[in-house]
Amino acid sequence: DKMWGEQSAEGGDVNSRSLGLFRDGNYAMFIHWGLYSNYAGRWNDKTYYGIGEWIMNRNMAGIPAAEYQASAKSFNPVDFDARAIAGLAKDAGMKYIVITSKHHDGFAMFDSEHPFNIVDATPFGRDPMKELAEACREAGLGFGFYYSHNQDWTSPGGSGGPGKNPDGSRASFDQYFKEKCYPQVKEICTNYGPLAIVWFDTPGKMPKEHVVALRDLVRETQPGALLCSRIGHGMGDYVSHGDMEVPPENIEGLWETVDTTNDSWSYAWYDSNWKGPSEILHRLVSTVARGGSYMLNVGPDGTGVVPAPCQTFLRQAGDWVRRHPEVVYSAGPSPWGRALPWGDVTTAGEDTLQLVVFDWPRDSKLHLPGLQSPIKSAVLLDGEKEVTLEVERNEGWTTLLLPCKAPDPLASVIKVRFDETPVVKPVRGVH
Ligand code: H57
Repeated sequence: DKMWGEQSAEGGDVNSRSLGLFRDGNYAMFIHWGLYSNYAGRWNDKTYYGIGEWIMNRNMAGIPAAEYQASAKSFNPVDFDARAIAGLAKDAGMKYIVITSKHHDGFAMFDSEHPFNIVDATPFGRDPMKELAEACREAGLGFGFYYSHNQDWTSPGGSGGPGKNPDGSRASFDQYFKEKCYPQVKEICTNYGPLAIVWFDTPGKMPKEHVVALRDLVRETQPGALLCSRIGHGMGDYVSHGDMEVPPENIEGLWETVDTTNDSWSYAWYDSNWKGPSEILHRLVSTVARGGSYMLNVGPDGTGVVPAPCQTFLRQAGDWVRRHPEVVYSAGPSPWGRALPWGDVTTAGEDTLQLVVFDWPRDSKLHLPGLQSPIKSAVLLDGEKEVTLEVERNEGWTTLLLPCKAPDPLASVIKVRFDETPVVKPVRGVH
């Protein structure tokens, strides 16, 4: 294993606890929650389909900034329960939480000097980020913030913003950066205890000097925090790939995939396209098998509650992860470098492959194309029972003979052990 300083784009004083959380945890909760959650995809009796947190944007409802700002008066998420959300993340098998402290709409979900925030502009009057930071500490979860540094649609000068000050004068990005962005990042980095991750998004044309200033501010105030690459200009400690993209081939280095439990990041009333536990596990296992870390989003509604079906499916997936922790946590990537037709593979140590079978072969033959190394043992886990499988070998192919029915309706696990690190020569055109 490489040392942290070698893997990091920038090296520096990065806390090993956060690195371990990221590298070995492999599974996290992302939360999109803000004033837009109270709109739930609807404005003036009209539904806008798309990503809920973009409702204000001119490509969706096009809500005027002044009206959007005034609507904070009707945001009162009285059912928000930080411990319940931390408990859900624990039940789901997740290791840390990253939540939107401010999204592109410019509304701060934390207590801020800037008046457009949840404590000062709503009847709610509480700081839910304080409560969640505390609940995560209690639950032993890592905690981090998302902050939209470039786009700010309600601030003069922010990208996508009004572009004019209230007095009609032209507003510059520098002004937004100096008056709002930089001070707020300082607030989230100093008022909520140690952060595991600081997650910036959509850098766009951010001037480099501002990106450097933000990076330095985070390094100074949160030496233990990992910076996501979406800060821009090639900076950051790990790479965040495209939204909802599980890459098709293995990728080296430290990286994550961020994904949704339905279609929208933030709560939208119509969005019931939930991923079931099997799809959640498949995307989680495949991301880990590609060498990455999986951060899966939930969108609490305008009352502060995560929709019930989403909770149910996360917990069902979590029960599976608890039965097979080593398949996910600290697991290594698949020697095949890509998914196989029946599922995916992670490694435990040097000599064990963990086959995760999502699509049980109807002819009871599980093919391991291109596997060169002789198998010591292949064991199918069936609850408490371990079933040793017969192995067939013919030129370039290894085939495991399975019982006709999958023991686990979600995904069955087969542990394959070797005397040495198994070698796979991918068979072109077969998988
Ligand atoms: O926070 C989530 C995710 C993690 N990144 C953000 C998203 O809000 C940015 C997603 N950007 C996608 C995108 C590209 C073009 C516009 C949105 C509806 C109508 C117009 C827009 C959306 Fe499109």
